[in-house]
Amino acid sequence: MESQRKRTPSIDVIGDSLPNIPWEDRPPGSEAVVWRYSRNPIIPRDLLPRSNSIFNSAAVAHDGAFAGVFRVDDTRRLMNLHAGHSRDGITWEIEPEPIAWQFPDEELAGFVHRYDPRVVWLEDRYYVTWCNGYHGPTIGIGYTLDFRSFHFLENAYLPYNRNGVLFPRRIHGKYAMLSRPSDTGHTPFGDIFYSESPDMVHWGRHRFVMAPRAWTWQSTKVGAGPIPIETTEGWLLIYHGVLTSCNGFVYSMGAALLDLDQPWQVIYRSAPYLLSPQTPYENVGDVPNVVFPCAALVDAPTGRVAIYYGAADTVTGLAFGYVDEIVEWLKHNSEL
Ligand code: BMA
Repeated sequence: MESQRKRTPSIDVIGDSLPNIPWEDRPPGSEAVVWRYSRNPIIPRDLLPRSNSIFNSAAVAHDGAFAGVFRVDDTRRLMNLHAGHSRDGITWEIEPEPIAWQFPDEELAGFVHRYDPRVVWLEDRYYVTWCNGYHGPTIGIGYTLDFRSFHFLENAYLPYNRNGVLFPRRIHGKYAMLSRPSDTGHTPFGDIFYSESPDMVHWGRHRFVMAPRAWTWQSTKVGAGPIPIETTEGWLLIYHGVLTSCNGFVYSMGAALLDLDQPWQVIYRSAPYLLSPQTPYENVGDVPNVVFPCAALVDAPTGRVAIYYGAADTVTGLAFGYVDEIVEWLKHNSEL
């Protein structure tokens, strides 16, 4: 731990210090830019009495410890969101019952599905975004102060949309979000767009960010992952990219650096993936060959980052890296 505190990143991360970030050093002899936690998966599929799978979930620092919103598919295979708490960010207690949202308008209260949450501390509260079933998938937005009571605000867009990811601060006075227009099914396409809002309800001024790239790990679709991480050189975006193989979709994670003032401008984008499904718990499960990042904790002074990702649509894993190393790697492995 002592060596971590003394580490000076080559690129500054703009953010809070999180000395108790879950962490494990890079394995001896490894040159991986992002490496897996040796005790993955951290959340088994059957942590709850009626859970079929717990994956694609979001953790944040809260009250000196950690809290989160978890995607739980139950044994009826309904997809819903549950709150959870952890002292160390690794061992989680997840509420057995789904989040009971308080709705501003009963019209929004119908349940079809809720999944793939992201959570961000923004100004004075934790905002939650997720894929919300409302005549097809779209982006639901809500907030909580304490991870006990949750308030639904609105759907951000008309259906169909997935992977809504807020920036952690306003940009030019506006809330900002990345998302991916989709279809009602498994969507064999998908570009990332940027949108802004004065009030978290009305979203517009949409800008194109990036598209899939033919013949690569990100050839079918791309989607934003964790909340973008602010650095002095740009926003570090960890995202997922999908390739269509003979055996179906393969989900990997990569990274891009976005302009601080105009985040739809991509400065660097990784040609290789950062992490692809290669371990048994990523290769085998309800949907094989999926790593799907939804959250990242960051300790700004040391640049350490802990990435939470869903594995094979079944369990939750953790991976680690240094923000400045990922950005340096991007500079040397970028294709725009
Ligand atoms: C996407 C979403 C994710 C899932 C992925 C792989 O379309 O549904 O929740 O992890 O497919 O099945």
